[in-house]
Amino acid sequence: MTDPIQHYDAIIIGSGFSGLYALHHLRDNLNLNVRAFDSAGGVGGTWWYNRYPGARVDAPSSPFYAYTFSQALVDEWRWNETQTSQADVLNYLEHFAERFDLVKDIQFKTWVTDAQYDSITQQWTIETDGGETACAQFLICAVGALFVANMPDYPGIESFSGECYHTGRWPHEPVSFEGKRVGVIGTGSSGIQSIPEIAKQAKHVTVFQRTPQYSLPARNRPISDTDLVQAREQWDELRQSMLHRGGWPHKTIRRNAADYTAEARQIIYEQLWETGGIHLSINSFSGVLVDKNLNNEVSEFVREKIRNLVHDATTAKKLLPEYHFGTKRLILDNGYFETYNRNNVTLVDLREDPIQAFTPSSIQTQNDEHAVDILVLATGFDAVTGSMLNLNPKGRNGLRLKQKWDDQFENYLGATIAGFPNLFMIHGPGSPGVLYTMPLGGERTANWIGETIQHLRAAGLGSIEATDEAAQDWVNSINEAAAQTLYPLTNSWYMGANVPGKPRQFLAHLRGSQYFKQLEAVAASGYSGFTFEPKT
Ligand code: N01
Repeated sequence: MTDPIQHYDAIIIGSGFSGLYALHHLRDNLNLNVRAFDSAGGVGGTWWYNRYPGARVDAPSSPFYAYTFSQALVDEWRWNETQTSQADVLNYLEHFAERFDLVKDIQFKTWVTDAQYDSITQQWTIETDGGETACAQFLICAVGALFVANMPDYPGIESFSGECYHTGRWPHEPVSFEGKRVGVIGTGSSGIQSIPEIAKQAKHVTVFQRTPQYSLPARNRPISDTDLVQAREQWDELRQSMLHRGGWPHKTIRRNAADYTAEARQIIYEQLWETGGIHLSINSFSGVLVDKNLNNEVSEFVREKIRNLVHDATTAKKLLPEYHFGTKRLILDNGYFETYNRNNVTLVDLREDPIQAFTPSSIQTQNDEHAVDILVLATGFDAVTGSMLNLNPKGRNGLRLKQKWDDQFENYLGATIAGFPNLFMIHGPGSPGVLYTMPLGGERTANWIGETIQHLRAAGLGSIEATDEAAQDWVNSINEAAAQTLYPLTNSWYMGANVPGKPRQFLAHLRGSQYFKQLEAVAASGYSGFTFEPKT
């Protein structure tokens, strides 16, 4: 009789950037027997789900928002624009999966409904919504930092009878806004990227804004052949640069603001605004995210830009952000503020006119009723920790992750959790995650996981587990680093503040290049902060 349970060396949950690379690395470089599972119908993770109009990488992208390890892959892929569109990223990931023959080892349209560790066998067992059971010594959670949708719970929202889409769960069929009255709730990256595109089609767009945001011009443009050829020719050098500098090849300019007059600083801000992308944040002056006065100056510079871009002074005023520049995820836009100059776009400031209730065909705010045919929820995600909590694995002694993370997101190295042996996270809380180039971060973390697995195998060990002390120290170090900055002063998803009841804790390591050195140092030290058990 055949065993109904499938046995593997490693199970990977997720087939986005990091899950795909982990599958390739563990299977092809380390010769492990690996199976990946994904709820989506194809590869891509975030890029499979987030198909809303205008979706693009919100960081300096092509050709650096990509895998870096293979010169051949770099040589054969042609990026189209400097700020890569969702469709282009997804094409690239599909190409990667095909080129490295990954799809045959991924089970799509499959939810992993449970994961449990057995201390006796030192194995993880997973169950799927298809009724399958599989087990493996190692469980690798590449479950996505921005996956679990944050859904607003306004009274009556379930009675809304028009079309309703969350940006992170956008349908695969085209959505037509032609002749429609569209309500968009939320003005983070997803809202700010989609609103200009929706406004081009819709009869009317009403934007419901809770917090005005800093958004910088992306200055997206086609990539020239010359630029691509140059990047390919210099790839080794560029890659080394990425590895040693925060994930991007370009050196950050470290100017001291006090060495410049106020007028000279304005000229620099102006130049960086014209350059576009995140340059105003990373290349203006050292300490923008630390020094309140400097931050206030940059914040005011952007506010002045908004006043100039938006013709109607009342609307412009509502769009002026008040928090510290850069302490929420910076947004890169393509004509967002200018969209409010169209006569088919209205802004509702929820701070002065909050939503009271929904009817089947409208949104009622305190002062008005807004008729809506299509509702777009650009309300974000239970970021960084939501997907792990969704999985809610059961670790040693039957402890569920929801219990473990009840009051803080304890982790060691952003990749492991005490009480959950042989489980690894990619882009978990306490890792650089979204503050680093995510494809490269995934690559490097998966390499470290692979090295750790090889270490166990070579030494005949059955399990590796973070100690509670190491995990607490790690969380403390992340909190202490954040406390030196302005980040904790703002209610952002970096702080878990966008989800009611979520523990308030800074969720990212602030210095990516230092983080990967720390991973290397832990491995070189014989895995300090971990305990091992011999193989049973
Ligand atoms: O989500 P967000 P997002 N009533 O949390 C508002 C990445 N990303 O999907 O600020 C009314 O940033 C909320 O208001 P407030 C990127 O890292 C990447 O836009 O909490 N409003 C906010 O305005 C990004 O940061 C890419 O007061 C409500 C908005 O909804 C991250 O994903 C593209 C509300 C949510 O903004 C998340 O971006 C897009 C409520 N009940 C995004 N609840 C690419 O690289 C929430 N809001 C492709």
